[in-house]
Amino acid sequence: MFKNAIVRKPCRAMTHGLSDADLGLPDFENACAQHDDYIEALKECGLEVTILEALEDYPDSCFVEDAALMTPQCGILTNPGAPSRRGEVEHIEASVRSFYDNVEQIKSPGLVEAGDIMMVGDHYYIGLSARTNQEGADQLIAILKKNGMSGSVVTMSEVLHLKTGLGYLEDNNLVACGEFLTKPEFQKYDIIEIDQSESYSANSVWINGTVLVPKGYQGTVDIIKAAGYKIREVDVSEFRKLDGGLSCLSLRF
Ligand code: CIR
Repeated sequence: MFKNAIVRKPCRAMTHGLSDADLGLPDFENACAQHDDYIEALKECGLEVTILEALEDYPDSCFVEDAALMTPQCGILTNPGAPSRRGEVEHIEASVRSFYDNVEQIKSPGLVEAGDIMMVGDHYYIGLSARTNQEGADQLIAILKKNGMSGSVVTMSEVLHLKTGLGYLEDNNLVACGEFLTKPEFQKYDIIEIDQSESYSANSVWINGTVLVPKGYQGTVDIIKAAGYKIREVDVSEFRKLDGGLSCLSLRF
């Protein structure tokens, strides 16, 4: 069960955020309204939400998931592969430290964005993406081992982050799409296949028994509901324009 979440309000500069989505620029006011509802959804799942102020110098800073990994044993500050995002880490550090005595850090030339990390119990799958490199994964695995956990790398080539196409819903259930459907390391899980036409919703998030699903993906709602979960839809269409999904908008721990 998760108790806490950290989010950061979107900034006006979000229109300059990194994106390959080709969906147009996000509307700031609508993004703020969607972000408010996202916070509401986290609270409905029983989380205590820490809300950090917007950072205008970092257009992508509302995607807090990438700057830190909050494990049950320690906090880990990452080192984002996107140069424009690297400075976000120092701005989240105080908040991470407020929850842990033990805070570790990924250092250059190691690069990690935590959107590439999927937790399954005390094991962490680490996607080798354009943002997370082998050196970063090696450092992370060493930190995890030192703290009684484990990690392994996953090769990938189709999407931005590991969790763009994959999500663990607990109870051995995995939502997956595209290249992740056939990876040998995931065959031991019960895979809930997300149709390619709804691939954005593979980034659905389990929180304390409820699954947050992005609004507008009825096929995904139906299939996750059929697996026995309660669903809370959240409209994050403005964040999708920046390649961001539901998981990216919070740290949950
Ligand atoms: C970026 O490209 O870094 C942002 N525009 C989106 C980050 C999404 N984060 C995530 O998938 N964990």
